[in-house]
Amino acid sequence: MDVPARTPTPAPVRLRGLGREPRARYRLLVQGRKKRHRRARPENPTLDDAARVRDFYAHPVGRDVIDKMFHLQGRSNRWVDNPIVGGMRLRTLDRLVRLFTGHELVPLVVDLANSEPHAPDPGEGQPEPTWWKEAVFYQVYPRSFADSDGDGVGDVGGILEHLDHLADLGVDCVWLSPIYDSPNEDGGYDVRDYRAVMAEMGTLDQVDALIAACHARGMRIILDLVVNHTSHEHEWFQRALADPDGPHGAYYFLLPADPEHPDQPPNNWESAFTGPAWRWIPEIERWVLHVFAPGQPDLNWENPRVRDEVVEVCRWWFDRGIDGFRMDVINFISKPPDLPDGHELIGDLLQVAGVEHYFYGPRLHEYLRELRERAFERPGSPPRVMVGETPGIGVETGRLLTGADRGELDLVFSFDHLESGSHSRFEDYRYDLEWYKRYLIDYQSRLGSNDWMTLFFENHDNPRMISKVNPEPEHRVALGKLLGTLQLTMRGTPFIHQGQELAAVNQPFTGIGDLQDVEAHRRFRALVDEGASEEDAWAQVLTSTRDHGRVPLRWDASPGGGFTTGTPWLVVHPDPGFSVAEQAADPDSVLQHYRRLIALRRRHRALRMGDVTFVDPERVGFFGWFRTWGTQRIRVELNLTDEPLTLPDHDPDADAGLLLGSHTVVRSGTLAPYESRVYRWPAVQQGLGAPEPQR
Ligand code: TEU
Repeated sequence: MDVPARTPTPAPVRLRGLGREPRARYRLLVQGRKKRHRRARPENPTLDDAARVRDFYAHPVGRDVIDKMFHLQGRSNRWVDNPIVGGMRLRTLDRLVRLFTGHELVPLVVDLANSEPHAPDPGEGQPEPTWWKEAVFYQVYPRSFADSDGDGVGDVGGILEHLDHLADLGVDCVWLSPIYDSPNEDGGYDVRDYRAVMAEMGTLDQVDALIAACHARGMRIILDLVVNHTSHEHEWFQRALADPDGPHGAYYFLLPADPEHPDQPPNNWESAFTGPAWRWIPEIERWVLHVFAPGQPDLNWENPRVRDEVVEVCRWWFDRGIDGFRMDVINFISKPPDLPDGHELIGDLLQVAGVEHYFYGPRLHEYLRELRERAFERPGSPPRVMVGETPGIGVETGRLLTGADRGELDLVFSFDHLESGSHSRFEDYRYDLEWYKRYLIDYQSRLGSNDWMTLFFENHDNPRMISKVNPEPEHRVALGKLLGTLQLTMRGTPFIHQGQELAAVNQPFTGIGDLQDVEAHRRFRALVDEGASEEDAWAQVLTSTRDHGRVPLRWDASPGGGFTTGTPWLVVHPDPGFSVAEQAADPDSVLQHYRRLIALRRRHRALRMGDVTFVDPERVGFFGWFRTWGTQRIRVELNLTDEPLTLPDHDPDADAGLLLGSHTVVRSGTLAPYESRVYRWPAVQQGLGAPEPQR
């Protein structure tokens, strides 16, 4: 089956994603602000020590805290259903936790829960169609996409030259990781000037041309807003260093030493990249907070001037025509003014001391609402999409940040699903798709009409999902198609990370010298300093390094993949058969399968906005669901295992409705290892007891 030919000449500017929306409705969505529900927000009861565990679990923050604890321990959260556990009073639990851990933990998490007065509002009816719900997003990591000038670093010119790869794929919106001027201590996530383009990435004129080229193809484009911190080379920080007590000193967390403990930082917070989250600057005799690399000082959002600056940056880019932002660790921006110490036990569990105080801080909702009102939903201009990257945020806190009635974010990247069971990214283990199935069914079952979710398996911070599930080469193509089928037919907004469409896998890096990732280098050094052998340290770093998601894209079958005519900034290993050119020439490739999936998604509203009803969820190894929109019904079947799977109650007549399968040989009633199928299914005959769709 040939991929539907794309019109090579740019389509008239018709921003895609609203599907069959009549123009009039589109204008309403574009010109007017979304009418927010004005009904009273559901409120949470205040929890005291007489409350029971089940009361705590009924609280949105309480549920996320307990789910996270069970997830980290690899235990089922159904323990809460046990009447003894659920019926336990919090003061009893507190005594038990102190007895076994010596820690005062329960009051801290109860205070965190009580700091959230509202529960998500499930809303009524169907979710409101918006372009970002119906769109397929594609993450471009510009440094590794394509290099147009031979300096070995991907650039905006390279994206322009290969934009039709994304248009031919069927992408609706492109997300660019940072292209701003930066010293690149953290791959551009350390911004030196928000209104200038990194020299090696190109010019503002080229960015303007890229924006226009996306729109000319009916695609949208969003950039990456990194405003939890700046680079220490940013003008604001330089001014703060010059006058720490001046206006720019208050842009950051610059604290004097405690005279009684001059060598101790203000608290015990740690950096996500290992080591303390504080750096002593002798020139100004201040500690500076950096929850990431030392060159990434955190901005103090308590300061209204900081918030004004961010509004101006957003507006400046909106005036250049971008359609929104992915907002880097945006849930970290509200720090409690007293900067309390992190809890030792939580720090051990999360491997970062102090994060419990700022992953969902006291003024987060307020800051997000203000930013949306002042920049993203500015009167007189079309609303822009707000995609929050929110490490540590769970299902319920994610709903509280994105509910259509909340006026905050539109979507969040919650990362709980990227490691199955109790595993961490730093372990070499096999990701369990059955665990992900249960996670996804639970997540979908909790979404109301005010809610929506993102669907992603990879980004530039994580290893490749195929390698995590099953690195055996024989399964690579089938697994690549299965993950694409899951992501592009499930209810939610899919974000494809560059290379996924080519079944990208982890790279056989040979040593720390191969890597560019600051996190990997700092972790390797910390492990060796703590006494680990270089071999053991390398094993941990190799399995986890973010560089697996940052390897330059391969455009052709040449040894370097045609990414650059120079020396690539990150080593590119040969990967025969998995370049764009080779996959485009192979009708059964993963790339062609992604193209067909996206075309199918565009043709069937059921796959964009339809209800989801899961089929045989208890059948281990099988993952199936219906997507329904009116009389349109699509059925998806996946074999999550590396063994054939028999479907005893399969109706052979159904095979006539097969719309797209991962395998050329289709055996009725049996799915091959990691086989995926998409069927058109007969409409439900009303009254025949059709399963209730998951709301
Ligand atoms: O990532 C934040 C984040 O959650 C991950 O980077 C994670 O904290 C990190 O990998 C340590 O495990 C965002 C960006 O995506 C990342 O590339 C940046 O390094 C980071 O923020 C700082 O800007």
